Amino acid sequence: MSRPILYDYFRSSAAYRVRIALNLKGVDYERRQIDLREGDQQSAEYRALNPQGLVPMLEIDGHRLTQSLAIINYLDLRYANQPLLPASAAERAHVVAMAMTIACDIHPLNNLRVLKYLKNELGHSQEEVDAWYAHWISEGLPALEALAAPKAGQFLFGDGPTGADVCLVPQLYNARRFNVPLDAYPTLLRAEENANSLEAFAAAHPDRQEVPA
Ligand SMILES: N[C@@H](CCC(=O)N[C@@H](CS)C(=O)NCC(=O)O)C(=O)O
Repeated sequence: MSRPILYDYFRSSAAYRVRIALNLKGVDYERRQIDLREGDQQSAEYRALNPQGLVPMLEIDGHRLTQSLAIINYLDLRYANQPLLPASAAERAHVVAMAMTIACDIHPLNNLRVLKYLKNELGHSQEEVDAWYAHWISEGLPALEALAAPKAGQFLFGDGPTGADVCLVPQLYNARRFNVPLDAYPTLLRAEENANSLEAFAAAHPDRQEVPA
């Protein structure tokens, strides 16, 4: 069986999620860089593989998978070690809800193509675009903190990493890049610190990826 291939960009938080999940599962994979700054995601060649023109995409077991949450779910079903979701229906729904709070309700509003559209098509200044970015993070994270706190331990749910932490760490990385204050989120910060102490998370960090020249 050939090694899985991750179509990746070092600063893509959706791709960062998949790097973490691959590492947690111990899957050896190959990276193909899609340079978002250069617009590689829009190339006819890449769009022929992924019509959405987004990263990540994972080629694995003869499949071409897109959408980070779908990819993570595939990996969780495919590799039984290090489960990323709890077994009980209610706990699973809770963890998926935390992951989706980030992946569906914060991240898409701050995606590169959205920011570019605000600036280039709608004529907003960089200052306004930055304010937009910070606004959606500052709106989403308090809800996530409140959702997580009652059932959190060392991680967002209990004392082991789940799919919610896999989404959290890249989102907080993004928030810091845009200088969004995070002090009001002790549960999130604790989970992030514990996650980053694990090599699977640390090795997926953008600073540890080979960067396009
Ligand atoms: N819902 C998708 C989002 C993927 C996504 O938005 N990827 C971003 C990078 S984080 C991207 O490729 N952006 C390219 C662009 O905006 O042109 C997922 O979770 O995989």
